Amino acid sequence: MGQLSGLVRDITDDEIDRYHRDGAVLLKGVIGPEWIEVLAEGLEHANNHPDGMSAGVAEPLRIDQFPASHSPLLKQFLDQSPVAEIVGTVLNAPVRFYMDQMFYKPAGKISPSSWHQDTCYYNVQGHQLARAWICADPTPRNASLEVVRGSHLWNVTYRPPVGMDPADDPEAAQALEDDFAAGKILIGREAHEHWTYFDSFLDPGLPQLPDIEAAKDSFDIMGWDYQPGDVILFHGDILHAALGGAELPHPRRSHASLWAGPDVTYLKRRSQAIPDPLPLYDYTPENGQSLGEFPEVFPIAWAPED
Ligand SMILES: O=C(O)CCC(=O)C(=O)O
Repeated sequence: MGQLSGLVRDITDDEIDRYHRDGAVLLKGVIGPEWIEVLAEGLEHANNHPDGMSAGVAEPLRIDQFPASHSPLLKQFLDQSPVAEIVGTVLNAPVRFYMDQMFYKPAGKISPSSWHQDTCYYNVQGHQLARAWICADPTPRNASLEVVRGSHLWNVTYRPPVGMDPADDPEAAQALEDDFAAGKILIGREAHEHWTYFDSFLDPGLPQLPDIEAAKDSFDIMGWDYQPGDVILFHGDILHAALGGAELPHPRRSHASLWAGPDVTYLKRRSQAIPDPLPLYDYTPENGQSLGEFPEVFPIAWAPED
C-alpha cells in the first residue's frame, strides 16, 4: 500500500455551489487510490464479519449499520482519509461524524436500493447533514446513485418505506405510540446487538413517498457514472435511489458516511429506523440539543481554518 495521501485536488466553488443548489454533486477524483485500497479491505472485513446489525434485507444485498465500529480499516478511512475535510469544505463548517453504512452488492445482477430520504430514519435533523457515498468499484450510472435534483429543499419529511405497519398490529402500534408520547426513543441500545429494518414503526403521520420509479419522466433526476476516487456528496434530505438489474462482473461495494455541521440537532422521531450511535445511549439527549453538546460522542472531525 502506498503512502496515504490527503485531498487529491481542491474542491471548486462551482462544485460547492452545485451541492447547495442541486442537493448532490459528483466530486471527481478527490480521494487517492491508496485510500480506496483501505476502503475495499475495510468493506471486505465488514462483509466477512457480520454483526447483529448486518441485515440481509433481500439476499444477496448486505447492508451493515455502523460498519466502521467493527472494521478497523473502515475506522481508519473515516478518521484519516480526506472525507471529513471534503464534507467540511463543502459545508464551510466544522463537521462531526454521525454514522456510516455499508451496501455490499455481490457480482452479477446488482440489487436496487429503492427511493428514500435518509434523515427520516435517524434521530437528527438539520440542513448541514451531508452524506459521502464512496464506492470501492467502478460503477456505471445504472448501478450507482440517482437523486431528485433539488428535493433537499422541498421541506417535507417522507415516511421511510420500512417498519411495522400499524394496520397489521394495532396493539403493538399503540404501545409504541404510548412509549413515544412518554418521551422514549423507540429503538434502544439493544438494537446494536440485534436489529432489522422491520423493527421500526411505519409512521402513518408522515406522507408516503411519491412513486418516483413509476413516473420518472416527471422528476428531474441526476445520476453519474462513478469511478473509485470520486465522492458523491448529497444532502441528508434529498430523495435518492440506486438502480438495480445491471450485470457487473465484480461486486459493487459502497460505503456511505453521514456527517453533521453545526446546525444539526437531536430529534426523537417516530419513524426512527436506525439506532442512535451506541455511545449516545450513555446520555439522555433532548429534542433540539445540538450534537456539539455531546463532544465525547461527536468530536469535531474537521474544521476550516479561521
Ligand atoms: O449504495 C446504495 O445502493 C444505496 C446508498 C444509499 O441509499 C445511501 O447511502 O443512503
